[in-house]
Amino acid sequence: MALAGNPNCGKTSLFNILTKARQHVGNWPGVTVEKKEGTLKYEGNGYKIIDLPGTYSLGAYSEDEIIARDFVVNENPDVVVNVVDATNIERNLYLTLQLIEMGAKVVIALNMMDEADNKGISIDIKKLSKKLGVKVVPTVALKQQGIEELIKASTSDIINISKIKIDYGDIINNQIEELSKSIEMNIKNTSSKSKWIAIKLLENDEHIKNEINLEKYPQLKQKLNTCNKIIEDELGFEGEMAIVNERYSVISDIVSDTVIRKTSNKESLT
Ligand code: GDP
Ligand code: K
Ligand code: MG
Repeated sequence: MALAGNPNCGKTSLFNILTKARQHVGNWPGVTVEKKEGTLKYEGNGYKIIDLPGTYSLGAYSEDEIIARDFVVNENPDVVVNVVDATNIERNLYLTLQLIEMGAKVVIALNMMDEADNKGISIDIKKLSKKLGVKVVPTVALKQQGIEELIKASTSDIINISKIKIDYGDIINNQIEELSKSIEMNIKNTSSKSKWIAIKLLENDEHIKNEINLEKYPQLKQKLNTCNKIIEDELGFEGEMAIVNERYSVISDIVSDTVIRKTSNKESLT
């Protein structure tokens, strides 16, 4: 089990509640980023929990992001508990979409529900869960609320991989498709990850280029250039920009369908 989320969403609070004192703090190999591991005991079973570094995204822009995504991609945890700050859902879902896109088994802990209430933010949990294709459990880590439900959802034998597809629009969708095929043809054992790798390549992600050894596959490299050129010619900007924009547009649709912000008396008086 891995805990993932933006900085300040309540990840460490939840980690402490779930693991009690059963924790070990070290470093991730090769870097000075703190690695926290612990054990959740539930109904006679022990579950190893890793507290991943808090990040807003899973790009290749910081050590934290690379650690978090490499862990999810390479270790393939039974479940990724994605802690989402309910008061800042729009920003937090950017990470959620990427976890889903990686094919991770995600359960969302929608934390800070007390703060959301105070701010007049009401969230249709069922609808949010349906739109994202994953379980959403409301929690208040500060008051230890929702913990039992979260543990039940996260230790369940059936945690579905979300089936939602992010629609990047025809032009980008086609290039993702083309590039995935080329990845599968060129690199062995990539069929389950080819789409994600394709998206990362179109995002111009240096880390994935090194990871897959792109320089060793001139055909694939050529294909990537062609795909990038088509996107730029058709859309007028680079793949990376187009992909980020589409993610935000999907999030904005989800939020407008599931979140209602009431203006409280307090706010309207100030
Ligand atoms: P992390 O950065 O994601 O590890 O977040 P922390 O667990 O360190 O929490 C950040 C701050 O939010 C701390 O001051 C926590 O006490 C507080 N916090 C965590 N969960 C909740 C919650 O559900 N409600 C409220 N009001 N505060 C919370
Ligand atoms: K805070
Ligand atoms: Mg923390």
